[in-house]
Amino acid sequence: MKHYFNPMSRAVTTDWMLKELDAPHEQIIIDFTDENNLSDFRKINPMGKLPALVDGGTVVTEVAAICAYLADKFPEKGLAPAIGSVDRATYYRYLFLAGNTIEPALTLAAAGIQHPEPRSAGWGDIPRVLATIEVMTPETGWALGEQFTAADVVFGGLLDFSVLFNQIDASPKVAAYIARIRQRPSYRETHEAFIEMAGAE
Ligand SMILES: N[C@@H](CCC(=O)N[C@@H](CS)C(=O)NCC(=O)O)C(=O)O
Repeated sequence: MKHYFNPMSRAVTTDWMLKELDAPHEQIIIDFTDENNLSDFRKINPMGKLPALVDGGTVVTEVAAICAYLADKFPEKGLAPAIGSVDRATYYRYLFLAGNTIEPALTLAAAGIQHPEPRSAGWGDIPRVLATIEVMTPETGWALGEQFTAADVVFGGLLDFSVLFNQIDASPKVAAYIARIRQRPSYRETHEAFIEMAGAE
């Protein structure tokens, strides 16, 4: 597998997932400042966005899709609940909520933009998103209880970035969950620059 990566991008999240799985892969650095590099990369991902994973001849993009795919590719590592189980439904909910709802709402809010009609915008508005984050953040352990899964990499990873980039103020429950995330050895190995940003923890 080839993992297209830059250390100051969302590809850090998929790098963390690869590390959790100890998945063999080739790391290919994309330099956002090099137009030749970017034009070659756009042949892989026309969005020109990282991360991207290429497995055989298949391109996978989107953080959540890559993490979900990798969890299923290495089932022996236990980072996804069984297909057809109710836990799998919860797992999908976390995976889709992150990119479809939380990210657009927080990104627009950070730019000072508010959709005029939250009922038709799929991501609603900030009060609803914050209420949902609060309810869905686990009090102890992980999104699915005792089993750490790709849902924590995607949802927990997004909350971690959202706090680091001052997009949300973490409630005590969210802060405690992020603190658990930051203690994972694979997180620490892949987030050095971000750990520094957050201060020594
Ligand atoms: N929806 C995408 C977002 C990816 C994304 O926005 N990546 C940024 C880096 S964090 C990027 O590659 N930006 C470069 C560009 O848009 O030119 C995902 O979940 O993977």
